[in-house]
Amino acid sequence: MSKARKQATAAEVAAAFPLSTYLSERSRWIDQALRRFLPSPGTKPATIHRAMHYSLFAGGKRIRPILCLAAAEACGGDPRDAMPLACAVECIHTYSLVHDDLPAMDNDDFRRGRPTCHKVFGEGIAVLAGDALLTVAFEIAAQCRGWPRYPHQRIILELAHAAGSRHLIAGQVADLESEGKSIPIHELRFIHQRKTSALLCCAVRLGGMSANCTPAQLNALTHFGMQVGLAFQVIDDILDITQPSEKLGKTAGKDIQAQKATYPAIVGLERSKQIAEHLTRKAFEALLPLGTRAAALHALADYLLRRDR
Ligand code: GRG
Repeated sequence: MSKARKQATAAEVAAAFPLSTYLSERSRWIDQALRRFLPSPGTKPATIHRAMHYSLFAGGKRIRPILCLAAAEACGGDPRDAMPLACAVECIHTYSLVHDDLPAMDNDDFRRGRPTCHKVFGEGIAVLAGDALLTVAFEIAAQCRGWPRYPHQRIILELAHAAGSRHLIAGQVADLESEGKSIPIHELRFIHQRKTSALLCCAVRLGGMSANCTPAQLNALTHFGMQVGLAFQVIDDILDITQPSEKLGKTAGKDIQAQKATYPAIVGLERSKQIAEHLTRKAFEALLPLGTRAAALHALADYLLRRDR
């Protein structure tokens, strides 16, 4: 089948995809699993467990864990096998938001539509809640089944790599250091690749690994995850200036206020939209080797491009 025909078939399947049911059902499964994996809010010392639950169950979109489950299905796997890995990624993501909101970092008062963790529990507990979410992520991931091509060691390395000082934290460092400076577009891409793409791509790759995917499937998922991750951050930059705080659930306009380098600030709003569309088209192309089983991933990438929060 030609590349154009294959792409049309995948797009047709994705267009008929019941995305809103898929999103609400997967979010519910993820919430149930997170509650099973985490110590209950009453576990002593209750303050730290209440703070972890407060941030984790504050109404996040659950994009990363849903992508993880969809990647498992795209490789013929069972989403239940991917669940510990999906939950681990969501815990790491939430930790990064809790720490990012601290006065020493972005100093934000609102996140996920409610006061930030440090506003409710104080800075000390917020630092510890972030630390505990990062730690519990590895505890949860270690409970996965392990697969012939991807034993536990490989899974833990994958997570540690994405969350570490060469990826997620590297992006945050470069982001902090670029504040108030004019930086070239390739430097901004470096920040986005690390701050956003790395963990999102890791979620997708871990989903594939939970299906014991082939190296070719992992390669396709990696390309998909990187393009979608970059598109996600470009859209995030756009939404920061086009949507009100109530819609975003966090303070809008913070990027301009903090003099952050963003795609709209460097190339303008229209060009930024074109870049996000181009990255999403590349993400669709990356899915071609996975065939129609990747319909959910295709529909998710399309949704992420069009999202308004
Ligand atoms: C180690 C002290 C220390 C801090 C780490 C790494 C880090 C702090 C922060 C990076 C976090 C960050 C703001 C990344 C940008 C990615 C992004 C757009 C996050 C928002 O993701 P959504 O929209 O959020 O999926 P929800 O709330 O829906 O889950």
